[in-house]
Amino acid sequence: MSGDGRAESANALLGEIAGVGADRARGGYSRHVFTTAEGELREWFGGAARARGLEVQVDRNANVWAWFGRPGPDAVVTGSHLDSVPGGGAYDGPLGVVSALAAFDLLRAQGFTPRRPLAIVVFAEEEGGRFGVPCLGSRLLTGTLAAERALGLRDGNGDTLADVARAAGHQPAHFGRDEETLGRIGTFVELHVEQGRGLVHLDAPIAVGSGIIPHGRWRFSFTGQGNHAGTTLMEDRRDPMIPAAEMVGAVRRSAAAVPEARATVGRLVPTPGGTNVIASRVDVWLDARLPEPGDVRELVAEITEDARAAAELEGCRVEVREESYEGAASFDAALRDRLRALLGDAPVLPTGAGHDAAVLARFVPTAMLYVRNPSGISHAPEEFADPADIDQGSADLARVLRSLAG
Ligand code: HGY
Ligand code: MN
Ligand code: MN
Repeated sequence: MSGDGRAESANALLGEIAGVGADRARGGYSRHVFTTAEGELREWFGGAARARGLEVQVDRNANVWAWFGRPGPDAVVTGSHLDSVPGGGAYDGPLGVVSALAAFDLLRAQGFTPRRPLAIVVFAEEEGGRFGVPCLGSRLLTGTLAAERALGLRDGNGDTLADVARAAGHQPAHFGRDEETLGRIGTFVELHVEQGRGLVHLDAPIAVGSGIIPHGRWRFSFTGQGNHAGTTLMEDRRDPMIPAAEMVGAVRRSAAAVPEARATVGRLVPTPGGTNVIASRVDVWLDARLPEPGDVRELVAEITEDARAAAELEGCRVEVREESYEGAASFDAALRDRLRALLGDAPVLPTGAGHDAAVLARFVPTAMLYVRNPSGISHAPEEFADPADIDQGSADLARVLRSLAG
């Protein structure tokens, strides 16, 4: 493998981006697609890849690719995402990208010459932190999400993906299923920080993924009558904040009654949002997940019933919209077992966290590697991975890429 011989550890590479997109108000990082911070990360990744002699391309859906050898077909692809949730940790996404660069450095130092093209991919907007739909880049690439719907998605300022992507130099008219790029991928392997404490309990640094449980996002819009906080008697109110609050309680009650269910309200936005103003509208987003054979939509239907009853009681209306849904994803069993054997019988873990790998798994043989997270916490600044485990992850990823592309 060529390049200027640059060889850096994943830990050193993480250090290079440690200051990008730090969110002083929330703590952690806020790196959303097509913002300045994410643009800086795209620049950084392109520079790091070119310094390694990789050919950098941006596909029609604004995903970034760094190719070793001619692009595809039957390429071995690794990578992850660089965007974050609001106030997210340093590892969710970036760890998969820096580990891929470090693994390429290790392979080059070993004088490895791949017999299949190798690539690193950085998918756009995996968290859906700006436009609300997770895995936006990989869903557009695979046609899992229609370009027309994606381009009309609006961020918190009301700007559409189309306008924002155009302003960032992309061609919205080109967004959509990309047969050529998808056709190049032979195998996809994503390394990711573990979002939980499975590896802590197993006292192991690295695990192989088995699959991802079903999960979706629903938007509940409660509407009532905006009014003055000081002149409106309680019996005269139609305050959408009341059914919204009831819904939050219903989410906890309903999910607590279903084994293994996870349901969350992390985002609740009143309009207009004044201290002395009775809201006219309150939007509440529900994130619901449930391992099969449980049914996520059944859980959501129960919560919806409570929300509708609460709205009616307050003389309000509620509109419920499914914003995204991903069924259960199982990673390729042969690939999973091959990676287990390669990594000294590494443990196999399921996860409740969504990943681009779940989207790709419906189209190409896909696997995941997880790196131990001592805190088990993710989507928060306390997310962490030990430098030694990170180095182990890079070495294991290099071993996997060598086996798959050798
Ligand atoms: O929400 C998730 O599970 C992932 O981090 N996008
Ligand atoms: Mn995440
Ligand atoms: Mn992630």
